Amino acid sequence: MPENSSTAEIVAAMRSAQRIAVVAHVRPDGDAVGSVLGLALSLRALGKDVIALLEDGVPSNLAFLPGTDTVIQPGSEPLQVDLAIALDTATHERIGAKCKALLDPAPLLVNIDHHPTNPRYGTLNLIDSDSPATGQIIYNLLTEHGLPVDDAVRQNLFIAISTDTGSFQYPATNARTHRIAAEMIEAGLDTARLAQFAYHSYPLRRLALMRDMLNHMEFRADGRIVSWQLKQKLMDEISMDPGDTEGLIDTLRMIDSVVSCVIFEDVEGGKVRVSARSKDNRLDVSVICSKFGGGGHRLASGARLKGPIEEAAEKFLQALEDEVRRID
Ligand SMILES: [Mn+2]
Repeated sequence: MPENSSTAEIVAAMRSAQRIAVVAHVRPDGDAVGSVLGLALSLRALGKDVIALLEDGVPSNLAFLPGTDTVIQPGSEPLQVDLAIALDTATHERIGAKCKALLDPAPLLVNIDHHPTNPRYGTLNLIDSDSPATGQIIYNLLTEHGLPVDDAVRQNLFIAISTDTGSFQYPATNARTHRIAAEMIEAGLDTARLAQFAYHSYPLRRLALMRDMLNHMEFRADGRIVSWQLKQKLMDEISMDPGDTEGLIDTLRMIDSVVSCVIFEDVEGGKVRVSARSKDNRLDVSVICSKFGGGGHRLASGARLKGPIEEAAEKFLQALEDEVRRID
């Protein structure tokens, strides 16, 4: 696997480019959107022409972030850029087929991420699996190299970090994470307002999802595994927005007997999206996900399986149960 590039090299590439595209993964979460906009707004303040590009656009739960109105979804028009930057995206393909087609001609690709499974597919790579969020890597990069950081940049990077750490709770959260939050607060960031938008402004649709989840969650391995199947029928009934599910899995995670929780979700093309979490460091869910072509972090990973959802769930849960029983 190629080595990491130095942050100086990466910043030099940003400074010498004029037209820059910043992209993240399909079905973007808070870290993806916050990192893209945090970096894009900083580079714009530096005088660059920056295209913030997301295959699936911004989910409605994150629309409050400054700069989301500038995010574009890939169209058929070619994009002429000097530099493409992929953030928080564990494999090149995960930026999305349309984004990939548009950005493949770019002469330089910078790949910044915190997924340990990232194979360093960029021309320049900065993979730091000790960072709990890509937003933390971006904040360090900007502040260490004197790139512009204003309130709008802070809002985006705070949400990137806050969402990917489960509000500073997950084990990957470290002292630096809290120092960054402290620096942001000292600089005047209103974190309570952001928390209000991010965690206390859910649409009723989300509660309908939670109701279904609580009614239909299934346990196995003596209560150590809990899972839920989010089916297309329910999504249609409530007109679900993809962002409605962000963090929903934490409700399953909080059950005392549980060491692993999984949400299965119908997605396009007859596929099933799997989100898996582990609460026990001995249980590496990225290993199980990689058996099904996915990957991610030790304690939080995903994969896509062929449907129907009931069959995909059974296959995945069998494999998971084998591993859970192994750590007894
Ligand atoms: Mn992330």
